Amino acid sequence: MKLLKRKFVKNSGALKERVQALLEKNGDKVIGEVTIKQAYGGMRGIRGLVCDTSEVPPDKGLIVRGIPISELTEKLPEEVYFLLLTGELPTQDESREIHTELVTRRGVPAYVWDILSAMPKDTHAMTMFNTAILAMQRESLFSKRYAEGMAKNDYWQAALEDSLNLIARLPELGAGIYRMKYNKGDRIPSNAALDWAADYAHMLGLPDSKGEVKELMRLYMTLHCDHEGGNVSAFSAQVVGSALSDIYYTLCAGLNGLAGPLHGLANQECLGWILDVLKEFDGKTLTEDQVRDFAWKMLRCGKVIPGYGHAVLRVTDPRFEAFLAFGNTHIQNDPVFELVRTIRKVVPEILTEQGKASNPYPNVDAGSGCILYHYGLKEFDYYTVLFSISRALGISAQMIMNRALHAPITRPKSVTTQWMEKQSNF
Ligand code: CMX
Repeated sequence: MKLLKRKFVKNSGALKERVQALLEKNGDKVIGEVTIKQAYGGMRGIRGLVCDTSEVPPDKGLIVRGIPISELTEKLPEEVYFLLLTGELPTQDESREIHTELVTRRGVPAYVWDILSAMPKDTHAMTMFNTAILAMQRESLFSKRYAEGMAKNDYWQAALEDSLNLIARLPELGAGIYRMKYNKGDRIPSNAALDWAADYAHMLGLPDSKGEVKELMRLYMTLHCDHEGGNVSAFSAQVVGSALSDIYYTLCAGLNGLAGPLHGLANQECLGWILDVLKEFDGKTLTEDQVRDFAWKMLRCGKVIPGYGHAVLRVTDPRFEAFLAFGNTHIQNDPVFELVRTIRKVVPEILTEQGKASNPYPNVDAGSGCILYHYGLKEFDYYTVLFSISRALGISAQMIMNRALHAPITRPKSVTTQWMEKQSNF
């Protein structure tokens, strides 16, 4: 914690000075304009937010603190969290220190399991996950200290303390929900010798004689950690966090957005679609023409092809490429993975021909599910929980940065359709 605090102070202090200088010298400079189409169109492309943890150039994909995600795939997610927070990758010693920090904070309280076991059996795994996070809000140090009159300059420290406590518990929480919801038997105790993601894999309890599930979880947690500030989960969390709601409320708000089918739930929908295709063809290997026909049928019914398209990206998502590389190394002959590769060849052409989607290429969700499925994680309505555990890293880092920068409450202006009509002399 001392290490993280020291590095964070150095980085955020310098950033704060740069922001102050910018505001003083150029605060009134115009950086864009807003069209009526954008106001009705989900604010797509409007520059009105700042996020320093990561950026997503449309032609490159995710860059975390200046480092492309393709260069971070060998890093542990807790090392990436350090990077998100401080702008630096930790040394080996520093990495061990973060590991110890998280290990000492593990332990989901018993009342959380009581709440979860009282929920109806058909409750979605994401609802269970978010309910558990919200239930733990009573433990927020930020909220307690705020009520006691904490100084503004200390906000970020309380937010960091809360975040570390919560992040340390998420693997156990996620794995416990998995075992409870899908009748996998008793919860498996955490192993302090394992890193954060490997411990999660261990507690899920999937067969892992070669350690590939652990490797996959490290990759999964690193790839999904953050995706700049304007996506549904980050933006929802940013708005809620700006009201000085603590990380429990804030993360939950973001993850409720992640639970939507156009955002994080797409990974569950994507595998569902792939399995439907296989089922229709009795599990046989499909030709490109057969996939083409199936995809067109979907589009004609007005459905979207899950795992394709993106609100910002205009190239193949590098996170998809990273999953593909993992699959090519470890599960090359798996029929579901083979189909993912065929779909990848065919769907971009089809979406381009249809001419609607701004980006016809695969996003992160197009390949992750089939790899999880291969390793026995077949309950695909659970997949968004994996995404959530990872995305908690980015959401919390963004929130702590905002606390350090004393970011004000978010409050854009809305207008009526009548106002819009007047503007354009309609
Ligand atoms: N299949 C079919 N149609 C698609 C499509 C796809 N994969 N992607 C976009 N389109 C359609 C849109 O539905 C929209 O149609 P309408 O004009 O009829 O509404 C049109 O193309 C234009 O959309 P867009 O500007 O390209 O995309 P948006 O920014 O509006 O939406 C996204 C982006 C991701 C919601 C959309 O591409 C989609 O629904 N994809 C499938 C779901 C998915 O994979 N989501 C995961 C995203 C990853 C993430 O959350 O990080």
